[in-house]
Amino acid sequence: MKRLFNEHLKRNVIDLGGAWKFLVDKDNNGEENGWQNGLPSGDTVIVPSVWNNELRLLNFEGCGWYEKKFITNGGTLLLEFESVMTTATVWLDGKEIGTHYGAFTAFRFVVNDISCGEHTLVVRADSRIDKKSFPQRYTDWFNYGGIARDVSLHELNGISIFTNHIVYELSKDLKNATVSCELELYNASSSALSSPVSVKVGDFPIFTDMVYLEGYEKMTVKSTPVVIENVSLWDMDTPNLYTVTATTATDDLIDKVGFRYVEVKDNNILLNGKSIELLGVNRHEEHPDWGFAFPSKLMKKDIDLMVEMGCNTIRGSHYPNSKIFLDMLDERGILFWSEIPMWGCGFSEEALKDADIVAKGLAMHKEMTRDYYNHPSIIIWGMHNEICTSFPCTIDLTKQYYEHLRKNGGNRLITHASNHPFDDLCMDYNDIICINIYYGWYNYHGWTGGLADWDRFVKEFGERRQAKGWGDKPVIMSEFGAAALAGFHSHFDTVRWSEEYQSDLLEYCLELFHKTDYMRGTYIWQFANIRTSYSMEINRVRYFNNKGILDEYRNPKASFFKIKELYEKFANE
Ligand code: ADA
Repeated sequence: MKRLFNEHLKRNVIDLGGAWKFLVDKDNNGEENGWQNGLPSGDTVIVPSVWNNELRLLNFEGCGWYEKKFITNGGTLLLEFESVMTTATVWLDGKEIGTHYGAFTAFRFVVNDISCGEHTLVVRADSRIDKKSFPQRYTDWFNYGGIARDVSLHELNGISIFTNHIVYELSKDLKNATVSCELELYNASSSALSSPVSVKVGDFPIFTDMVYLEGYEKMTVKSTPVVIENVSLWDMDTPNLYTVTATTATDDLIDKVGFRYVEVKDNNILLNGKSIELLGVNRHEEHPDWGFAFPSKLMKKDIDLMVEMGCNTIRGSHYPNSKIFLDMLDERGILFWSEIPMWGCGFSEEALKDADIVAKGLAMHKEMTRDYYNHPSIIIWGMHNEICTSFPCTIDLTKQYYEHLRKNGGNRLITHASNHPFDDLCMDYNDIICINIYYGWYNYHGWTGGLADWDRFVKEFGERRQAKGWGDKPVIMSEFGAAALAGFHSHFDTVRWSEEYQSDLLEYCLELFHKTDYMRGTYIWQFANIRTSYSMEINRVRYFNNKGILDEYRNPKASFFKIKELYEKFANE
């Protein structure tokens, strides 16, 4: 994985980024024509990238084939893909080694008995959307295709470490941590092996043992909890991180962890026992020049801008973000909401009842918790966004996701973003209630569409919350906003699409939500404009969702300065 630090000292990891051969498969018959053995021709592309931006294939939705030749010492190899959009099929020397569905989570394939020398890796990325896609056809972001995040080759040797989750509980006074680890080990050799295994958190050893694995066996090891006294907590002002080192005789895995406790108490969100107000924005990891192949230097720039605006939290709408971005948030003490791309009303009632779709979502949650478990910055898991939570069938799905996240997701608050605040049937599975709504922008049935609708909403939802017995659950406004065309101004505060209208609406909302006693945070929709679908499934001016506080090139609109003023004021109260 591309991280801010080295994950391995003992393991040989080869970055497979850079020049690949690329060929579009317009008739989808590449496999029939034997492309898995090597592409007959092709352009040179730089991976990671999406084909839409860089090859003038803006609207192409289909299969793109990639080929890379690499040299290895051989043996057992692990091929790691951080993001392929959206169905990936991978061949090594003409032999299929696996497939994966899902654009925003990493996957890995292990292959044994590989000879020393040159090999050919071929990947087919299929960006087509069908009835079982995540998201569905109707969605508010652009459907890019390609190998959008890094690819790497790991030469495994002996007993190797796949994952290492640091599981901990803090004492009531938050001074001591009871810590254990859960390791996923694999014997990369064909013969049985034993090896010492040890795990340290900082300088503190939390596990040492001998393990024995048969050839090519996989094993999960859970250690006995030990107490680390006087831990330095991870907090927003003091983001203390500990380096976690797991080693075997022949392999290692290095990660970072931070100790912190998030909880909900008496209608408050507490981080390390202190009440916090979430001052945030929604952000897509997208840029018109790079699509979802978002460069890490722009991640840093986005974070700088969000911090300048006074944000202490970011919602990664609407999918798991790059690991390196999470590393940056861990280091800077910024809180993060991570979710899967189960987006919106595109999911029909039939789809929400479909066992394959429900299972696909669960698989994405499993991949998210597997790879993101140790990040202290993640304080919220989002189960889904704006699906129809007033269908009874959605309760079953939500319950499954909730149970997975509660059991395997560490210390985080679980929620979903609801646009059904008055008839949502799933809020019992929420630690915090999160509402997306756009009064003053969209017209809702029976509401006038003016700013005063917000006051009515705050009052009526407050009553519903009490009536349903959710009085101790804080409410977060997880989306609200208005579009503004950068550079379009008006003296009249009712002129939509102007920078002034957007700024006024956000000011009205932020002041109101901040003084509403049951609300504890805001995620404005959205940080920067994003490209949306060209297929006109969603009608968007310029084919962009223009609700950004900054335009798509990160130039501030008027609301940027208003939000900075308000978020700084709230933080200082
Ligand atoms: C929804 C959705 C966002 C975006 C927004 C909008 O709330 O979750 O992804 O589409 O609406 O701009 O309408």
